[in-house]
Amino acid sequence: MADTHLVFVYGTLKRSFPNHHYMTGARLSAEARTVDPYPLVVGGTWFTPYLIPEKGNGHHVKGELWEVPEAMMPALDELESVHLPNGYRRALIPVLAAGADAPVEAWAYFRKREHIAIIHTGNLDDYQDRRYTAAADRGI
Ligand code: PCA
Repeated sequence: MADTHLVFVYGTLKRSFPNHHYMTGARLSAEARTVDPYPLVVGGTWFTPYLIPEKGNGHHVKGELWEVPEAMMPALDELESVHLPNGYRRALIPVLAAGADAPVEAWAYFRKREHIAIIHTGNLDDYQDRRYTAAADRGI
């Protein structure tokens, strides 16, 4: 549909993770993997998942492909601090849906390594870490 965006979510926006409620109103299309390897790590004070824009390093990251109405995109960008100098950046990358034979282009949120204060993990292929603290629970 013209007024939806494909978004590849790999972290706390996935089903059963703390920010998933931001996906209310979006439609799950498929489970998917990135066509190219990228580092996926957990980092920072709040154990946040970060996809790092270093193509070729890391794994073919697993996540979920969602059809997101255009009107929801500003709220996702706000959650991911796209407006901040050290926030995430949204980029279109090829992803392969499970069972599909051709990749599609989907938005994913990346964070530059230089903007990640501390990295707690190696390169992951599937975010399942449960240590993330949502903004509302940070007590600050
Ligand atoms: N939320 C976005 C980027 C990282 C995060 O926790 C996602 O789930 O894809």
